[in-house]
Amino acid sequence: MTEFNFPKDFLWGTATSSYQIEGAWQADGKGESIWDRFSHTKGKIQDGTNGDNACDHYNRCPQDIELMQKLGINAYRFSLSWPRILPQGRGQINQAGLDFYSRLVDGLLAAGIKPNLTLYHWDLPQVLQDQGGWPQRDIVDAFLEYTEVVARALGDRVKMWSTFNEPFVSAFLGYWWGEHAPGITDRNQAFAVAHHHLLAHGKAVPIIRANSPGADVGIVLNLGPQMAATDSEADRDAARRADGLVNRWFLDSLAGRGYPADLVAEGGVELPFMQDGDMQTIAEPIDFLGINYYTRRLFHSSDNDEMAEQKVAGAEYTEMGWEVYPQGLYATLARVHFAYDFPALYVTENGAAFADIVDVNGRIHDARRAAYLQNHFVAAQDAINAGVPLKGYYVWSFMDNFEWAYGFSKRFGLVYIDYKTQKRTLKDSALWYQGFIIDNK
Ligand code: IFM
Repeated sequence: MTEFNFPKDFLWGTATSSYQIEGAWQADGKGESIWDRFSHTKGKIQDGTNGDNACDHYNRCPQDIELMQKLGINAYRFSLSWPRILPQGRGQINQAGLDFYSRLVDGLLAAGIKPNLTLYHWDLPQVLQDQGGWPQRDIVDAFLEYTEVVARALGDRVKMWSTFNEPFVSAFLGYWWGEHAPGITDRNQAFAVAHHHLLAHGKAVPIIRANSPGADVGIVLNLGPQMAATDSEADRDAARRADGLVNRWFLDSLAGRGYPADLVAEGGVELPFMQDGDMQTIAEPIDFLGINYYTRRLFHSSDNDEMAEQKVAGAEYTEMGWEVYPQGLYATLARVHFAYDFPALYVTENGAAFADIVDVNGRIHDARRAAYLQNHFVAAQDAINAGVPLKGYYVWSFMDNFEWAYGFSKRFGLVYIDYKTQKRTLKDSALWYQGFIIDNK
């Protein structure tokens, strides 16, 4: 039985992202993002909603910080809306947008909560998409301009920075499978996007360092075991390819090993966007790697779909259809550390969508979420015991929010949001996390 013994300086946090919580989509000079455009397009969001108001965090930020303080977290991971700061993507700065984030940072620091800022969690200014977007190499310069504006304004107070959140999801769901904004279905564009995300990351790191002395700078990847459903060669091959795409494409390149040779050789991946020196730029040393872990995936090959996913009889699944598999967190942390050796690791997202039970007194019962977290904390502790330099853990999510193509139908929050009234209520899992943090400080 694992006993909890997390380091005293461990960061216990929660995470959110701008488009998913802020609302205020046109307030105070904000420009349109690709998620505004996508969610306003009929048929793109399963429940027909959009993030126009979301959790109205833009207007309720002080109240939300008070709730975080009540929860007892000592770190908060959030992202910035690029078009709130640069409505045209480049050029004219919208001071009101920058001021909002400056107040957020000041409020967090006053509450004793360490700000952990992500520059890009998918809400690209629409105007940049109209000019070609991430498939075009010149967008990297626009991202660097945005980085410089933010780092200059907040670099004195924010000391933990991530460039990108989940480049895999942004590139492949947004530009290959078309399920996310901007809804493009073009494999070659998707690989160009992934490359330009990584290139922009590598070039942004020194800009952040120059403007934020002493800061820790990294990037956040969604990682997890991609496993074969059986021992057959075909299944193992399908799992290897999935692992190459989800995990190794990003880990290998960030670690200076280039893109996985097996995928490049056999997958027909065209790389016309690569230029001399790009891979060195992408491998710019980082201070930490953020890992978003939710589940594993199991593959069996079939004639119709060589990467078909398999469900496990008797296993627990979340509302997202994701298997609850805490061992996968241990396996991922151990693999990333022992095979890649980044200086520090954080779990930058982990959590679950479950259907909450609201009782007559307005209390929210979500025992499965608390159990999910507890079991994943055990996996994190096991990883630390095995020598993994894990420095913090951010629960996804601080509050229920707009779950992308699923709209508001999936609730990941520790805090329940009544979207009609915007009332916030700590769920049972939040109270459990509060107690856990007290016991493990
Ligand atoms: O809501 C998302 C988040 O934006 C990125 N990581 C996964 C979460 C749950 O799907």
